[in-house]
Amino acid sequence: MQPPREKAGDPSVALVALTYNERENLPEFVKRIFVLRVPNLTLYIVDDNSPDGTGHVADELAMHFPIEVIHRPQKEGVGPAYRDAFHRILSLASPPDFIFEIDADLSHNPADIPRMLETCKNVDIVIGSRYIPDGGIRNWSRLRRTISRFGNMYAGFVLHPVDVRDLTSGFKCYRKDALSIVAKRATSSIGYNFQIETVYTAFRAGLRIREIPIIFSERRAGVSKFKWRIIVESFWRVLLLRLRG
Ligand SMILES: Nc1nc2c(ncn2[C@@H]2O[C@H](COP(=O)(O)OP(=O)(O)OP(=O)(O)O)[C@@H](O)[C@H]2O)c(=O)[nH]1
Ligand SMILES: [Mg+2]
Repeated sequence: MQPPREKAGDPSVALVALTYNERENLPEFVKRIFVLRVPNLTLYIVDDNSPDGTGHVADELAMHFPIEVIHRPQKEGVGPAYRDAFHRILSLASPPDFIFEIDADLSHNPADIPRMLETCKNVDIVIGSRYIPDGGIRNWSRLRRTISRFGNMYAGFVLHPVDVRDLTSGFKCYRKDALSIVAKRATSSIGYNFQIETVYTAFRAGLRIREIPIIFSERRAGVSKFKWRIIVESFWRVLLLRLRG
């Protein structure tokens, strides 16, 4: 695996995007990232052997753009895939200065990356937030909105005094040292709960967290991996997080 490109003066940036059956979204996603011309940026695509061949699409794109593809043998959920990628990236001889989490289904707008990066130069973690003024959600069903809202309120209540409105956001930027702390301690979650666990871990470690508004849009292509089972898992895992302190 290659380290991020380096050009004197600019920080190095890694974007980590997990993929599972995203072949329809990936080319557009990649195009919208590299059109931004963020200096020293490498995209790490983490594919869990998608049956639709997303891994091959990623390999082809990697011939034309600064992309590293991490092929994993099987689908294990968001938590294990991110932990694996973070471990590999932080083990590089020269790890990137800033590391992003971003969904590859175009729900997160790559155009928000420069703003998040600038903000992260003054804090440890930036969260792209749907639930602060100017943030929002486009085209989600009322049911999905309600689940997300309720999940955030529940987690915020259980994990008080964590003062973050969007605890389940998967669009984040970490300073390298902050990710190193979070990656060592946030080790238990599989699904959506991974996002809550990382924020809570950062808060407990005293890291500086800032939310900035983003607009989240429902995917237009591909199939959602949303499962009720993951919601149920989140319920008790949030309680466990609190009890473990
Ligand atoms: N490598 C890997 N990627 C995954 C896995 N589960 C989801 N993803 C990817 O992670 C990103 C975020 O996934 P989610 O938003 O949780 O799932 P989703 O299918 O988009 O479902 P929604 O909640 O409806 O947005 C997407 O790019 C998915 O393709 C997994 O087990 N392994
Ligand atoms: Mg999604």
